Amino acid sequence: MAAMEEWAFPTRYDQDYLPDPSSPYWFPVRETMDPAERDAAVLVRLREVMEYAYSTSSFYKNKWDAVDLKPADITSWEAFEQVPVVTKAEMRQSQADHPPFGDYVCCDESEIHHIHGTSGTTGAPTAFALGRRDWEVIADNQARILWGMGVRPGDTVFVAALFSLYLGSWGAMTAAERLRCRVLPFGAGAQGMTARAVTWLARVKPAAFYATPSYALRLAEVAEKEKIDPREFGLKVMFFSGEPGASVPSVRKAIEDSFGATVIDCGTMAEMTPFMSASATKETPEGMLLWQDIVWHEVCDPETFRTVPYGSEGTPVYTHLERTSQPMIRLASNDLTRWVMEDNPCGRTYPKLPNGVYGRIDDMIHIRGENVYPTEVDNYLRQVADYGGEHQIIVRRTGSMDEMIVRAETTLPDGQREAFDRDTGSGLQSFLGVRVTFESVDANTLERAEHKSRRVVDEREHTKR
Ligand code: 8LQ
Repeated sequence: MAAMEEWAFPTRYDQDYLPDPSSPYWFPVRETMDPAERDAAVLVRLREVMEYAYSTSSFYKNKWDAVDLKPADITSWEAFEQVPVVTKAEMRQSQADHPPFGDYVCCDESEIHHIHGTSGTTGAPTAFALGRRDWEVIADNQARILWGMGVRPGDTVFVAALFSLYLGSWGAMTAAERLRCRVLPFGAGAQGMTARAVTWLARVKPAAFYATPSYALRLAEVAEKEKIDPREFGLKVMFFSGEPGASVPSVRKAIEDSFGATVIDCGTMAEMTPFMSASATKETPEGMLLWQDIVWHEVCDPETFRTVPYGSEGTPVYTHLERTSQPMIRLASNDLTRWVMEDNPCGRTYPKLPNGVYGRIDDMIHIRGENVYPTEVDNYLRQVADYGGEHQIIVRRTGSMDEMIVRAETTLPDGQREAFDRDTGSGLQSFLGVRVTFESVDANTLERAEHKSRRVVDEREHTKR
């Protein structure tokens, strides 16, 4: 076996390296090697990362001592799957007890180079501390993934996401810089900014674009209002993270049709930055590949946190292989996905999430014994003629019955909606397999997301969090 390129911990990548321009791979060996050999190398690395975390953080030491686990015990996958998962609640507690970063910072605090945080507006924020060296390694990893998407040195990359606490935009920017691209850190979220984005895109004609999927759809609507066809932007690749969408078939198609670009889904969690470690590639554009030599991805039973077999559904659990600042070791995501192992057209030998990450366990709507993913409603509505582009899902208890109301925009004028209401309501009902009360509202009346969309309003007491 040829040696895995720059495979060492702590990791330090050659900052001047660029692949041969004709190569589809950044690291041909690591990306196309026999997965069993890669997994064997990863298992050794996991032990090293755990030794490091155990000796540098009281968080991991206490957590593992409590179950009598030593990093040296991790000599098999069975042993690794018994490592207790880290939850977001534990991290919040750790940061409350040891402000501001918690006792899972493993590097010297003088190493900290960037501070980011959860972008939620409610609840206690979580701070992310990213080391200087980690930032370089993150840039390298994500440049490698951008290369796999078909982005090349000299391409202009337009970053249309919030430049604030959110790591998505910064991660895309630093990756593009490392790849020797031209970055346009446009941002998002300020008054009138979407219309200005249209002007800039039309003028600069970037090769690549990064945002959340809902924001791309919003941008297409605004362009239309300005009488500009988004295809004129000439985008080659659009990559998305932050929420489901790029792997939801009708959402993906709407973006592809509007912009005429390849749509790429990527993204795990901000804590897991390099968050692009789950990402599609140019030649394997659907779903997401799990770049197992960057972050170790498991899909697990949500109760036992043992991995489920390929072909099955479960919740992603993530482990850093290269971070030294706040390494996450078996971070529970609470998301839902399905994984498979098959031959990928791009030749990479990674497992794949063929439908992306399609929901969060706590966002799944449990109604009268059925489970409904909000993304299914999106997927259905997006292919309905005269749909106005936005919707809301309201779940409420009327008497002893749960009721699901879907309120969707239509471009049809009031008075001509009878058939639309009837057909969309019954279509949605048979698609979801649950009773739905359907209501149409005027186009452009529901709020558009500048960041991640929030479409579910659950008014039931027992599900309030
Ligand atoms: N989430 C993130 N990416 C997703 C995707 N591609 N498909 C489905 N759900 C996705 C900085 C990156 O954008 C990652 C990110 O958004 O981190 P956050 O803000 O910590 O949010 C993480 C959550 O966003 C995940 O747990 C998924 O539910 C969703």
